Amino acid sequence: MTRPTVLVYHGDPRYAELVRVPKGRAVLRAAATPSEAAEAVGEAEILYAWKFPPQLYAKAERLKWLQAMGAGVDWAIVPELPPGVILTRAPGVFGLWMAEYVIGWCSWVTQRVETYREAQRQRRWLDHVLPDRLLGKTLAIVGLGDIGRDVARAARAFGMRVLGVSRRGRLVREAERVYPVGQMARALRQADFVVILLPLTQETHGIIGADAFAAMKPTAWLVNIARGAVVNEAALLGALEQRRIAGAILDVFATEPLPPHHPLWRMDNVVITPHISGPSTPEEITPVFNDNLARYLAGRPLRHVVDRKQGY
Ligand code: OXD
Repeated sequence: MTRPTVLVYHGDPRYAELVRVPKGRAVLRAAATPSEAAEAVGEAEILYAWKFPPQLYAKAERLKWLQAMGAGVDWAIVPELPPGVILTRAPGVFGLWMAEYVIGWCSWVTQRVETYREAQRQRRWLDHVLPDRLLGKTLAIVGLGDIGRDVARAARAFGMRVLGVSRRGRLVREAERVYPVGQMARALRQADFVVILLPLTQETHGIIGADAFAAMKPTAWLVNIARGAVVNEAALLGALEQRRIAGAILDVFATEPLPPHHPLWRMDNVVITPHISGPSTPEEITPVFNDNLARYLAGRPLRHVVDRKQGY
């Protein structure tokens, strides 16, 4: 019986080093660049990759399974990926990172970090300004997958009231109320913080637009840790410029890296972080792959299979 080839595609060699191939059951290859991948992909039955170059799928005649590294799989759902290839994702890895990011930056707002740091620079004892608190604030999470629910749990631990928005509005135990996407404005109207966690699909492209910003309170903050293109950038810039909302914490952008001339850089009510809210680490993601690899080699069904039509 021929042994399947596993191709690991990533610039960090630790991804391949941590792959556990049951003895003699598969051949492991690693590629760090598109040209190395081009040489190896013809042999690969299994691909474990981040942002695999789509043009190389034309050579991937034996490919049966793609395990995506990273939180989002929009880069993997490309027309070039042959229809029969199973795509799996890595849930359970990013939620706690992103929950800390959300709580950290919401606290940055409520603890008035900038105000006290500025006072410190001026050697001023600003004891007439008090911090606000997360307790009792409403957090609306738009996109209630495994990451959204981790964020919800963390927010509730700080006494925040959590509302959700999801495709169908199915109630989950982590949220007080969940609205279907068509009723998103009802959640946004109540929120002090709106966290975007939707996958990028044809349906979600630009879904957070002028209507969403019109529904939000002028004191509310937007936190986007999903994909830049889920938010209509022109509408966001307008809402920020006109102080229609208090501000935005942005980790993702339609164009990354955010170009140096981009107007978001100079806005004082915007925080920009460079797509780091849910970092991928080989130590956390590779066990998900190893579990699925053992299943694959044993002929058992894979876990975390993506529905390519739905986009997640
Ligand atoms: C992502 C990631 O998918 O950084 O955005 O993992």
